[in-house]
Amino acid sequence: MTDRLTTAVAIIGSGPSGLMLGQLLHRAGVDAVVIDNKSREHILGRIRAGVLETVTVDVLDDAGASERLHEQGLVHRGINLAFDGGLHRIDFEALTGRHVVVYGQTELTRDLMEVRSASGAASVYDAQDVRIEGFESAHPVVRYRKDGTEQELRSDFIAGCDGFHGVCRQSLPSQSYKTYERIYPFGWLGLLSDTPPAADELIYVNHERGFALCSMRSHARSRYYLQCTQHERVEEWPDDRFWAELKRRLDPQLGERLMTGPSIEKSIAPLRSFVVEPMQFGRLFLAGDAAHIVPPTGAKGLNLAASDVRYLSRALTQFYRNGDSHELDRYSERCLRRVWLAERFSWWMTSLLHRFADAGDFGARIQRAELEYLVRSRAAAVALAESYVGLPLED
Ligand code: RFL
Ligand code: PHB
Repeated sequence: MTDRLTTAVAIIGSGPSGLMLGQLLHRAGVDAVVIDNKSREHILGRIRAGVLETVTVDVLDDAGASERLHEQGLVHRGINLAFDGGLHRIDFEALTGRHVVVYGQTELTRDLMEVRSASGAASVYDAQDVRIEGFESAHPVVRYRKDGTEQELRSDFIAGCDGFHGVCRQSLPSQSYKTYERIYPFGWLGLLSDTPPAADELIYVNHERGFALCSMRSHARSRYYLQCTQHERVEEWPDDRFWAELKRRLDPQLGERLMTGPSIEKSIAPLRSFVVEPMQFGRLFLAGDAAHIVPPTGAKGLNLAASDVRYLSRALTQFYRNGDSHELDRYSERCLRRVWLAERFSWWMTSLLHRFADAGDFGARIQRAELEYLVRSRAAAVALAESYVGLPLED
C-alpha cells in the first residue's frame, strides 16, 4: 500500500536551510512539506554554528522565528586575533558600521521547528529510504517509508536542503554537474561547557601548537575549538587534556583566567571546502550544505544557507504569484557568486590561522606578516571585517 500526498515544494532536510525555506514559503502562502530522515531530537543534538550575519537575522525576522534570537542573541561588534603573545581587536562597528549576532544553531533550529509546528505546516521526521525522482520533468516525486508504509509525495519543485551527505545532490546525473573541493589536513575538536566565556568577544588564535578558538553561546555557556589532526578521536581527549592544551595555546594571562568545567559535548569536525555547480537541475534546487561546504573558520556555512534560501524563496514566491520563472532561472548563478566569495574568505581565514605541516618556517613567517598587516593596515582590517559581517545580497 502507498499513501499519496501533494504539495507545491517538497523540502528534503529539516536543518536550518530546509526550515528557513519552509517558513519563508509558508508566510508567502506557498505550500511545502519538510521531510527529514532523522528525528527532531537528533537534529537538535547537533552542536554547530554560532555566528549570524545580519542577512541571516533578517531571514529569521521574515520567517517569524526571531523573537528569542533578539532577546538572547549576543551582539558582537568585533573579534580578537591572538598571535605572538598579543591580542588585537578587529572593530567591525568602526570598520564597517555593522556587527554579528552570536546565537547557537541549535537554538535557531528549535525556534524554527516551533514556529513551523505552531503554524500547522507539515513536517515528516524519521522518514526512511528517501528517494527523489522526475525532477528533470514538470512532475517531481519524493518517495520514502514512514512507520513501515511506503509514501509518495508529488510536488512542483524539490528543494534539496539535506546537507553534505544528503540524497539530493547524489541523485544528479553524473554529467550534469562539476564539483570543486579542497580537504584540509586537519580537523577541529570542539568542546561545549557551562562556564562563562574566556572574553566578551571571540578570540581566534594562531599558535605554533595549532589554531584555537574561544567562542560562546551565552554569558554562561562557552564553545572552544582546537586544531587537531585528521586521525584523532574524541576518546583520546578527556576534558583535562583539552583544557590543558587550550591553555598552552592562549597567552598566560588569559589562560589563567580561563574558567574550565565538565564538557557537555565534544566532537571532531573535518575541514573541507566544496562547491557543486550548478545548484539547479530541472526542478531540483540545492541549498545550504547540500551545495557547498566551507571550513568553519570564517563562520560562513549557516549564513550561506540563509542567503541561498532567501534567493530561492523569493524566486518560488514570484513563480506562484505571477507564473514568472525568471528568478528561478537565475537562482544558481546568483547564489554561486556569493558562495565563492565566502569560499574565498573561509579558505583565507583557514590559511591565515592554522598550522600547516608542509608550510614550514617560511609559511609561519608569512602568516605572521599577514597578521601584522591586518592589525596595522585599516584597508586590510576592513577587508576581513566586511566579509566576516557578511557581504550584501544582490537585489
Ligand atoms: P544541515 O544542517 O546538515 O541539515 C541537513 C538536514 O538534512 C537531513 N538529511 C536528510 N533528510 C532526508 N533524507 C536524506 N537522505 C537526508 N540526508 C540528510 C539531515 O538529517 C539534516 O537535518 O544542512 P543545512 O540546513 O544546509 O545547514 C548548514 C549548516 O548546518 C552548516 O553550514 C553550519 O553548521 C556550518 N558551521 C557554521 N556556520 C556558520 O554560519 N557560522 C558558524 O559559526 C559555523 N560554525 C559550522 C560551525 C559547522 C561545524 N561543523 C560541525 C561542520 C562549526 C562547526 C564545528
Ligand atoms: C562557534 O561558536 O561554533 C563558532 C564561532 C566562530 C567560528 C566557528 C564556530 O568561526
